[in-house]
Amino acid sequence: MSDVVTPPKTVTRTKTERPKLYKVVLLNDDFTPREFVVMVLKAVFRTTEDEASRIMITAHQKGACVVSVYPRDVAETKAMEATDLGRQAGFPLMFTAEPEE
Ligand code: NFA
Repeated sequence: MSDVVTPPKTVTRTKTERPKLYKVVLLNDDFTPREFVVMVLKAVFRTTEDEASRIMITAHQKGACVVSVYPRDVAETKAMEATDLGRQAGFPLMFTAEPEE
């Protein structure tokens, strides 16, 4: 009797949600020097010089540019660190972290 195989009454499969990604956005302003923006992008977001220049120019021309996407805590920390580097140097440089659609 103990070797009779009975099918499981219920099968529970919990779907694991993929953690939502947040984009870090660079906002343009009229005061922060271009080279400073490029330096911050390289230091905080580990971009190449070329990538940093492209992101900076896009924000300069369009008003804003997505830098990269990360899990929420990483995005918020990097946006704060980058914004803080500008503030410490007396510039109104601004990065935001917002959920991806
Ligand atoms: N608009 C700034 C300037 O002309 C450069 C800048 C680009 C600042 C992107 C912030 C973000 N000096």
